[in-house]
Amino acid sequence: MRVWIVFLLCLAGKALSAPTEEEIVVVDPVADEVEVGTNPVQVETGEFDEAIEVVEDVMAENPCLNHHCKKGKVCEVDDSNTPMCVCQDPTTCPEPAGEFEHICGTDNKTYESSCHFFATKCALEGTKKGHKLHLDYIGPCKYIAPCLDNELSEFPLRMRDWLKNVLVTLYERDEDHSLLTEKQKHRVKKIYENDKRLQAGEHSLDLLALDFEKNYNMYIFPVHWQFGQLDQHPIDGYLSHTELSPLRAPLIPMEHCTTNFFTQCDADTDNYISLEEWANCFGIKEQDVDKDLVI
Ligand SMILES: *[C@@H]1O[C@H](CO)[C@@H](O)[C@H](O)[C@H]1NC(C)=O
Ligand SMILES: [Ca+2]
Ligand SMILES: [Ca+2]
Repeated sequence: MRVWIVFLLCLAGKALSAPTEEEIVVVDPVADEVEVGTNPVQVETGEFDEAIEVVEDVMAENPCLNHHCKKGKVCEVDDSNTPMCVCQDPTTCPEPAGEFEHICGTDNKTYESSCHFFATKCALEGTKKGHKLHLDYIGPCKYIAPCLDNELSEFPLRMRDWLKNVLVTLYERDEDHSLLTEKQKHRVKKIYENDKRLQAGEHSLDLLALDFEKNYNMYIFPVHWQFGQLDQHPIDGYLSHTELSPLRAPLIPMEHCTTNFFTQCDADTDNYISLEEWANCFGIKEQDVDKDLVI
């Protein structure tokens, strides 16, 4: 199972600044998509030996136990005891623990939780409305100030610097080699050990721009790496709206140019961001775009 890394920026904190201890959350997306969870039978049975037998019994009886459904769907058995995924009734979703669980949809409607959102989206499956509905950002819908052109051009400067710092932080913390592969570590090591590296912290836009010019090579891998982290469902060299979501959703409430940035990133407006489009958005030159860096 591939480990997914989502950088949830501290909600109270500043977006796209140096990551600190609390801001990096490692999330397993598969667990997020399907409830593999604890078997309730095992939890309720006191005796361990007995539990194993009971689990087997129930598995034989309930074909849903090993049947995974995507977000917004739950498993039900039909008359012939065949498991199938059906849309979840939003009223069966757990009550959200607070406003922070709320979700703003691209319809600018607030949903109580992501469960409520995906259940609603499922019910609209096959309709134009359902096709267009995506999770926009985390938190209740709010007024988002329009992004001005000059602000839009600042966005990649900060984002690039942030990506580089995230990678360096992962490198520093990766004691048990679970966050980065050997190949990735090798590349980040070069950035980490470079004396010319701009240290994490608050930097003026002028300095960020200058650093990008002078230390351009240090930014090539971080931009590719983030693309690879997002291009997962499926791994095809294109980012769909859903694939971009883990990056966009926590960012939008704090960085009001996020949506504009990703919209203009899709230069050919096919609703997917290709590696070439992505690299171009971050100022990586065409000749430096390299599919092999993504893996
Ligand atoms: C979205 O909803 C929020 C809160 O209801 C509102 O303040 C905001 O203006 C809406 N945005 C748009 C683009 O309609
Ligand atoms: Ca993809
Ligand atoms: Ca495109």
